[in-house]
Amino acid sequence: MNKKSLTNGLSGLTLGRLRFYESIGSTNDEALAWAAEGAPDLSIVVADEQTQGRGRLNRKWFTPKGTALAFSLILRPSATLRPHLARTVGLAALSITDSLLNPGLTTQIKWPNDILLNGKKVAGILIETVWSGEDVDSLVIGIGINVTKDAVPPADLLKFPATSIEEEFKQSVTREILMHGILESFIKRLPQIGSDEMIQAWEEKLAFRGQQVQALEGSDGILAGELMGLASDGSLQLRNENGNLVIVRFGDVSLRPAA
Ligand code: BT5
Repeated sequence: MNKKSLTNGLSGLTLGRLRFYESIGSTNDEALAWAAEGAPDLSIVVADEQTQGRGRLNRKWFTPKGTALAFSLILRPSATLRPHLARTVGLAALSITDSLLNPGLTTQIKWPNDILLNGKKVAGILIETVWSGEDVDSLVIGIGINVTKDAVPPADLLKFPATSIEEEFKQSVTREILMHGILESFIKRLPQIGSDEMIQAWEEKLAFRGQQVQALEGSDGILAGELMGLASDGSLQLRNENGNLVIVRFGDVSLRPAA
């Protein structure tokens, strides 16, 4: 992967500008700085390797050279998008599951920000915000996807099992084509972000739907219940043992099937 192959691979899409790095700390850091300097809408930072790739709460995200897709998309929200910004993570997740459709394989969204392929984590999303006073100036949507098996960290470093696209697809995957598919789907879905259909599509892809789960909220403890679906802002709805609906809000939540 290089700037030329990416430019060719992404041709035909209406994007902003593109920055490609053979190696970088974190594409999100670069995109946050670029957004603050006024990067055009839908500009993208891509790297072949990240040395300081981040998950939520500064957890480490592994991106060894030549094995993965790691990019950050800068979104400058329009007035129509602004009321629905909380749904952006769902839109990004759906764009990834759209592009991983393959007969016989299951793609699911482990709310809020993980993509599962055959029940194992294949991708993660990290959305960060550039503020202008109290307003959102732009969002940086960081996406990391394991393409080859060498992208997958050793099991002892993981809390949840992980896999790569090539291991599950049993065929090689061209990163530029994959990225084109994700961005095409994102751009196509963006105008429908406020619709009921978007929430339905998101709900249909949720892992553990109808099952008992635990939502671990940082140090705040555990919420447990049956995973029912999503509220209109994309929060998760559980039904607890008393039959009451409990809302799990975005934040540092890790979802697990109940033991
Ligand atoms: C995420 O965080 O899953 C969000 C990952 C976002 C990465 C992208 S890459 C482009 C952009 N630039 C960045 O610096 N970041 C974004 P979280 O839900 O907090 O999960 C982090 C956890 O996933 C870690 O603590 C590990 O347990 C696990 N993990 C790390 N690397 C992994 C990998 N390559 N595949 C599967 N799991 C991984």
